[in-house]
Amino acid sequence: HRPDPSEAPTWPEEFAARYRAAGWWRGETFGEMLSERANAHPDRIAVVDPTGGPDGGRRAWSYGELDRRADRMAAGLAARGIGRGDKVVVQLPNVAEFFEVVFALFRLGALPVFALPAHRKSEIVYFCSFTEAVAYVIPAVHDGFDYRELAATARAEVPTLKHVFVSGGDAGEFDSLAEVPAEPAFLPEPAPHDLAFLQLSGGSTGVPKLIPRTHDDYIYSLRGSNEICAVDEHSVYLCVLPAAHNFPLSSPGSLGTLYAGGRVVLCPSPVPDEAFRLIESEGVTITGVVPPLALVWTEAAPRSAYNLNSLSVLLVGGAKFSEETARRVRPALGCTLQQVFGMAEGLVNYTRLDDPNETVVTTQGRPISPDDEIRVVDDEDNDLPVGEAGHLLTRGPYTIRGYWKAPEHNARSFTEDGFYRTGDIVRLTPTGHLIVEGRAKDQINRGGEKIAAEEVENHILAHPAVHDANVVAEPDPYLGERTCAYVILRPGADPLRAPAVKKFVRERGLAAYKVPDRVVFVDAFPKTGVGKVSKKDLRAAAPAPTA
Ligand code: J2J
Repeated sequence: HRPDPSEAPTWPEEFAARYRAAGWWRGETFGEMLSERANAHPDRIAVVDPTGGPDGGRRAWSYGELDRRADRMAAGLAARGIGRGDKVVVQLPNVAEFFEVVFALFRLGALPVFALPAHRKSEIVYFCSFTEAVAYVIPAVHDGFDYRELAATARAEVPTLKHVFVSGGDAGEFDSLAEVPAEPAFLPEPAPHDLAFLQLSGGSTGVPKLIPRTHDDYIYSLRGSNEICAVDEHSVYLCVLPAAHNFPLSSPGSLGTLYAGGRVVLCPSPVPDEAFRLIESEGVTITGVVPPLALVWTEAAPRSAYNLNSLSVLLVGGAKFSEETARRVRPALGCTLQQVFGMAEGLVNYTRLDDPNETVVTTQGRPISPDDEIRVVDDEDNDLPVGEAGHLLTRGPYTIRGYWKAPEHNARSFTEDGFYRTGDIVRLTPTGHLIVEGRAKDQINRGGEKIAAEEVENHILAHPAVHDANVVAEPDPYLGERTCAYVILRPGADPLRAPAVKKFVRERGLAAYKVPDRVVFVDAFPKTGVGKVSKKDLRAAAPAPTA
């Protein structure tokens, strides 16, 4: 399943050759990587899940066991007709089965489509239908939500969806994941340049874009991340954020840790008590969180009874981390802070472990690779002098050249010569570190969770009483940003109140984090000189943050 250029633009051959010659792309695949680790140290623990064992207790899978499980799961899925190039929407919480399923799919050359546990009907039906997914993997119930109901809707609406596999709990009308495994059969491995999975973009458009990543490019980003974050076979990574998100998956994340032969510990909940308990009991050495969590942890740690001595690195990224909180990380948690500014499209920047403290607390790091090309440009794509803030464009050995099946969008999101327009406004320091100054894309970054304004606007516009809607970010003392929807009602329509708008959007099946935090009714929107709605002025209309 070589990336089909009509589905996803890939690196031109001269770039691919350069990245191979430089040693970035080494011809590895995820399936082989796991087999190699399992052969080298079969008994070493790969994945710890504090739940799901007998009596709901702790499970620890060795590399040998994970490898065998992935093999048997791959054989079982193959027996049900799932194979190379098939898309499988995977929506699992932080449970060990996530790795069993994902490595089975990697081995088959079938592509996981990574959904988040928070996604609901609107997102899931779209992912399933857009990718023509043949299968969908869910928990039975998680966080009080019954995913089987969601699956029933998805199956009724998406004709290609033949299988639903349920992990843990009663599978109901669907297949139990635990019953899928079969005797391992010979399965041809995909090639290193093949697509490994489709990752979700934060997005700024009406529907989320899908990001095609190859084995070669993603594994390079893992290897590079491991070196920068000093992840090795002794590392114990705590997966706190949803496992499928690009940050905890790859920066260096669970896959980086497995690449290094280390141990991944799954954290069912990010609240300090739960996470700190696991840090102490599992000897966690490294983890990654978003800024609001870093804030909560920093406040809770000095009062906590748990011993956090094993923790040596805390990665913070996904949204801008305030300098003030950044300065408090080491005193409070006793570990090194690494800021990480990454994106599922590719480019990942880290502050280095030996960077001066001032650099660590005031910048968002520098790129993984010497072959990451960075441009900071003005609105007309002219390069700006170092130190001036502008649009970040990037190209490199693990940054995609285009979204999956989105040619029109790609023409806008990439330059002719293949630079990705990140939509971020950054400034470069003389040492080559990046400082994120803002954003040009029409997106809300709600504590690391990305919300495309247009997607939410479309849902609000579907309400019969709504004439027009604009969704913008407003400051929030905890989340950094929250969403505010400005709504103009239809003349003569029954008056609508804010809770009704939120309820309407939620009932249309949009993930809860995308439901507007605040709804404000207005008579008109501020306009720019050329008569377009000025989101800048709408943002400025927001009330000052209240603590
Ligand atoms: C400001 N904005 C940031 C930061 C991401 C590692 C870490 C994060 C992500 C991620 C990721 C930021 N300061 N430190 O994939 O591997 C905003 C930018 C960026 C967008 C990407 C990883 N770190 N951002 O957050 O695909 O706007 O990836 O373009 O979810 O998050 O979002 P996403």
